[in-house]
Amino acid sequence: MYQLHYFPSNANAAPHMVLEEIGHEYELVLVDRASNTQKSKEYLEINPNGRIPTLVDGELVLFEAAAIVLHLVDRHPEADLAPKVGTPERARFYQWITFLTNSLQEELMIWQYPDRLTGTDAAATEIVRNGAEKRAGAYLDVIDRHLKANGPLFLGDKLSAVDFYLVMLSRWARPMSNPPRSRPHIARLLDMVGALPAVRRAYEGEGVTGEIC
Ligand SMILES: N[C@@H](CCC(=O)N[C@@H](CS)C(=O)NCC(=O)O)C(=O)O
Repeated sequence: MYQLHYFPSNANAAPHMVLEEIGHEYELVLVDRASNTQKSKEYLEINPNGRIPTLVDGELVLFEAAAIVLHLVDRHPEADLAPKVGTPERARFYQWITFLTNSLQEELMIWQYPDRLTGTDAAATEIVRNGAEKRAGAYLDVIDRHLKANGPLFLGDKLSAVDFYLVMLSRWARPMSNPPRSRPHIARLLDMVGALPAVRRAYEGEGVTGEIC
């Protein structure tokens, strides 16, 4: 049985949606950020970065949300959450999930926590926050243009794990002055994917209520 170490609506959300969609048995283990449990000696043993999530799959202990998603997708080909390995469609899938985790997710982290870079310098913090929001916005524009031309989902009509990943990031980005949902083609994807039972169950399982993204 899988074990997903989580905190509500953290980077575990996309792996959690994938687990729900797959339908395999799993256990949720709360990492209580309120008491900084992600930095505890025990947790650092399974995730040396002290970040959430971590997946335990038997002997395999895995960190990084995108890696967890890719691993789950590979372990459960029957769930059909990614195109066949070696195809151009699979390459596109890699492109988008890497773009989401490497570019958009990282920019959103800087936007949410600019002081991790700037310390107590309030003016610098503001500059970094605004810069990160602008860059994240430009990435969202790229996604919106892609969905307009090739949507409604990342891979056209075919649901894939990358759609779940955008739902997770879009939820985090809701407080942006120009949030993901303000772009029509992203909004359409969020409506479609946010309504899926697997997505609703994942957030409910984390105790997240109300509008998802
Ligand atoms: N790139 C990592 C980022 C994970 C991450 O930053 N998680 C946040 C929650 S969304 C976290 O654990 N923050 C706690 C901390 O930094 O102490 C991933 O995708 O798994």
